[in-house]
This record gives sequence, structure tokens and C-alpha cells, in this order.
Amino acid sequence: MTLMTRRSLISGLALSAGAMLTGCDRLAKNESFRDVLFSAENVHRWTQRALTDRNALAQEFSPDQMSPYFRPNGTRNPGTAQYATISANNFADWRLKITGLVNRPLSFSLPQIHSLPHRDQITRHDCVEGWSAIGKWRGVPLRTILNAADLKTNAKYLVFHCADTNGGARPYYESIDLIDAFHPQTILAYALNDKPLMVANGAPLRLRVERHLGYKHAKYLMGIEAVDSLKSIHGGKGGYWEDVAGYEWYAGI
Ligand SMILES: Nc1nc2c(c(=O)[nH]1)N[C@H]1C(S)=C(S)[C@@H](COP(=O)(O)O)O[C@H]1N2
Ligand SMILES: [Mo]
Repeated sequence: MTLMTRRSLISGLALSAGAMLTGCDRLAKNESFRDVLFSAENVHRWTQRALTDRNALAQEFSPDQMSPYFRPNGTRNPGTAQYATISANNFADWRLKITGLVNRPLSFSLPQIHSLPHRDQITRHDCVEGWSAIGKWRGVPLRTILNAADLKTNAKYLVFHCADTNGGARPYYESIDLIDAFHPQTILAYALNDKPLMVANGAPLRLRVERHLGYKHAKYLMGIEAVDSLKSIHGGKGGYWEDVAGYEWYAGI
């Protein structure tokens, strides 16, 4: 199903669930359409969309509500030879590559990322392992980067490629759709609690996608790839934990 179709369904849901059902009645009689429409994952996603506006902001907090310590989780240092090289000299040799379905492939150095307009946000991070922490993030809105790269019209997802490879077995990666990619609180963060991002929290750059659970917030970013399907990326489920442990691709909160 195309993004536009999904978008019109979302506005349909937002107007009134009843109107949406009537409007879709004829389409729902088409069997393959119905299969996609009512696949478990879509129903889960649409229930979320019916209850909340996907562009609504995640709650932001005041400085006095910040956690004294923002605990690192998952990889705390990629520990690869490549990461050792790129992390030398304040990440002087690191580049963020924007590739895939874009009209203008781009490569950013860290000083270039730092020179772009930034956003600060104090948000709560929720990990499925059962802990939360409130931290202050500073980063570049992802939409700024995507507008510069000029997405092709068939781009539907952004894939975030990370530097950590779990001992060479599998690289960490994640993906989001364009609604989350252009959400105002979706930023590429380079500072946590007014300090440069530490290695343990994903230096030099990590994703903050505030309407989602912790595992979507890819650390150690190396590249962002625009794609029309997630099927051919690694295990095909859109993320490391989605592939290895069956976590939901849509981890909206
Ligand atoms: N590259 C990479 N990104 C990652 C992980 C990881 O292991 N590798 N762990 C995820 C999980 S499960 C969580 S809860 C957060 C933890 O972020 P933190 O280390 O800043 O607390 O990062 C997410 N992003
Ligand atoms: Mo997590």
C-alpha cells in the first residue's frame, strides 16, 4: 500500500472511525487489499493512529526533572577496528552518509552536523527491559538532512546503519517510516545533558525518535539509507531486535 493511501486512511480515522469504515467498505471487499489492511501489524499501527495523532509531540520535561544519570544500554562501545579509527581525534574521520532513494547523496563531517540549526529536548527514554530515564538531547532535526538530500518520491523508510556489529555477527540497524522521519522531535543527537555524546550513549551521533521505545533510537550512526522496502535489509524485519527477537517494528509510545 502506498504512503498516500495510508495517510488518507489516517485522516479518515482522525475524522471519525465510522466514516472511515463506510468509506473503505468497497475497498475492503477486494480480498488482497483486505489481507494487507487487516494484517496484525497494520491493525496494531492503525489502532495507535486512531488513538493518537502521529505528529503529536512526546512529552517534554523541565530541567529539574532530568535523571541524575542517563544509563547506557546495549552496546557501550562498538569495539571494532573501524570504530577505533573513526573515533580517534574527536571523530575527525567519521562521516554520516545519506544514500539510497535520494536525488542528492550527501556526506557530513561532525563539524558540519554541529553547524546546522539544532533542537534541544528533555524527554523520557523508555527501554523494553523495564527502565526509563529523562535526559536532555541536542541534535539536528532529521527533516533538515532529508530536505537537503531530497528524497525520491518512492522512498518510504529510512534505515539507520550503525557502527556496532555484535562481534562481527550482525550490525545493529533500525528503520522508521516517513511520518516519524519528519516528526519535529526526530533528531540526530550529538549532545546529552549539555555534554558531547559519550561513546557509551552512541557517539558521535545517534537517533532520537521520541514517540518510540528505546531500541528504535539507533546509536553510533554511520549511514542513513532511504528505501522503498525493508525486505532486503539484513533479516528483513526493519531492525536488529526485530530480526533476532521478534520485537515489533512499530514501537510507538
Ligand atoms: N547501535 C546501537 N543502538 C542502540 C542499541 C545498541 O545496542 N546498538 N541499543 C538500543 C537500546 S535497547 C536502548 S534502550 C538504547 C539505549 O541508549 P543509551 O545507551 O543511550 O541508554 O539504545 C538503543 N540503540
Ligand atoms: Mo532498550
